[in-house]
Amino acid sequence: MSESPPLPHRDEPTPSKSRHDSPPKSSPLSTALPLRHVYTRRRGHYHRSQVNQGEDMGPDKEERQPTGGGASQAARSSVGPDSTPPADQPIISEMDTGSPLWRLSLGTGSSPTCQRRPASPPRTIRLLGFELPAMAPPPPSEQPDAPAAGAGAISKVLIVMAMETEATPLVNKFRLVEAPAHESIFPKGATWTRFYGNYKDLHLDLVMPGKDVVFGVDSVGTVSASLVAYASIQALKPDLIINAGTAGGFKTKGASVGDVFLASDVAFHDRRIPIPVFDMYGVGARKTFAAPNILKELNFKLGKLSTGDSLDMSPQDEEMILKNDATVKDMEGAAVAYVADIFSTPAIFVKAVTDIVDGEKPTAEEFLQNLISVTAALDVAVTKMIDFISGKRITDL
Ligand code: FMC
Repeated sequence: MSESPPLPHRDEPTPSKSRHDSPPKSSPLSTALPLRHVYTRRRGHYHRSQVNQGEDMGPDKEERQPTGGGASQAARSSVGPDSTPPADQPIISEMDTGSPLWRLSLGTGSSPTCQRRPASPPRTIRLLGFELPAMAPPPPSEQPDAPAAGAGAISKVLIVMAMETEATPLVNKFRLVEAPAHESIFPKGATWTRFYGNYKDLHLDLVMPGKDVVFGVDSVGTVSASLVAYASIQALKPDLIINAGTAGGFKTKGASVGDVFLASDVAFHDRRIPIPVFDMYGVGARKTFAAPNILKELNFKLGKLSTGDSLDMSPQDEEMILKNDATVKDMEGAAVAYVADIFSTPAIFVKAVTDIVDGEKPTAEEFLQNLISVTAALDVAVTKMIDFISGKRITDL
């Protein structure tokens, strides 16, 4: 992969002030009724709440975001395995749970992170002949509000990227500087890097996992992306996350090299766990935060994103990607969505197509050939997006 020009470094500390004293907790689990997250505006505030499917959401429901929304909202999604049985039918025939209450949420693509547990969960479950401990008790049931973005204009945006080549043009464009060591929010020894600065009325943080200590290449993939996203959201408490990067595209779904997509949904395609319900957990399908105005005003394409830890595509991956109905394929998106959901932080996924997965050319070759030019398209797209976000509230997106 090509060398990038050196990125600026700043010695002067500029503390980035946190808006929130404590991070929101992850959503409790549910096994009773499928729940979904709903974003509503009440008295100008942006609230995230859980609603039983089919339940009336109250008088302000007309103020809801058109497609729900959420960090990466795990509501009913069409991404995911299509083998989901009807919601009133138990599906775990092999699982002796010891509790009639232990009915699992069956909404296709519903995420375990947004469901509630029954009143008395079993201590153990029997699965395929093994006695396994049941899951830990749920956290206190309070459901955190979305980050304070609802109150006013968005002020802190966290951009999560994977490759230095992708990030360098944006670092330069926004005149971001590297956080000095004494201001690091990351553990000692981590290669993760953070650039920050103010642009218009926004405070921008751009983070990436940096170079692998052994091989010296960008630490692409889900593990590094999750870790750097987790540490960054925890410390910086952004109002909004943008996961920007390159991706493979499927021409049969209308993708071409250089296209820029917003992901409507994310899912994994290489987490195969052929055990009931674990299979859906593996796919981890969730809807992303809906940003209809960004989509309309900035002319992005809309498509589903499938994430896995390989640049190429095995036949099993291909099968899952098809089930995920994906138009674009990357190595980080669904992992960042998972972390953003833990913090209930809205996240947007912007992906520029470097290679056509169902085309003639070998993926690695096409990816390297187009990386620089497509990175320029990504740079333009993210800049337009940041300009659009400036001065807006989350609910305006
Ligand atoms: N498949 C998976 N990932 C990518 C891709 C493809 N066809 N093209 N570009 C990518 C992205 C991944 O998210 C990584 O960050 C990087 O580019 C490839 O190493």
